[in-house]
Amino acid sequence: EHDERTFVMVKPDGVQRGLIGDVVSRFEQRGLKLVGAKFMQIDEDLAHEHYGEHEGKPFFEGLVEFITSGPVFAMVWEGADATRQVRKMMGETDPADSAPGTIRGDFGLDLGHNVIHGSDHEDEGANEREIALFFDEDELVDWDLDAASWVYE
Ligand code: YYY
Ligand code: MG
Repeated sequence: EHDERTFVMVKPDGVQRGLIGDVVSRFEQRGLKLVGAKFMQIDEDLAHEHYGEHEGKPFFEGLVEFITSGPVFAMVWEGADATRQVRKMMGETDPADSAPGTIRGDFGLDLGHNVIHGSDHEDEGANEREIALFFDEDELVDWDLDAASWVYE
């Protein structure tokens, strides 16, 4: 029951601002296990597919432009209740509404540049869909995190 996987990425603003390490560090410290990561450029097609649920909304074109504007750091993290726990660590969609201590609350001020993406835990299966969209099965590493025996009772 500790094997739920979720998709997370540091967006172009977070990459440019040198926040990859801080973001990775938070998930490591929480006790989650990294099972995949890549530094990559999102193209127009992938952007449209990834943010398909927002197609037609007023912010959609700007969102696609932003997410394709520079490299991102895409990751898969695994652990108990991983999707929901990552979302809690991210804060609200708008950094201005996000509590200090959350990633968006500590590192962002503006809705359009909110540093991080994480799969929506209220959208059933979004985590698995996004993982499959960004990673091939052989890019995910099967390994034992020794610290898991101390993270979990
Ligand atoms: O999942 P999350 O990133 O927290 O928010 P979504 O509602 O899925 O929106 C995706 C993305 O779009 C958000 O991170 C910022 C941007 N956005 C926006 O620019 N303006 C809005 N009114 C809503 C979302
Ligand atoms: Mg979302």
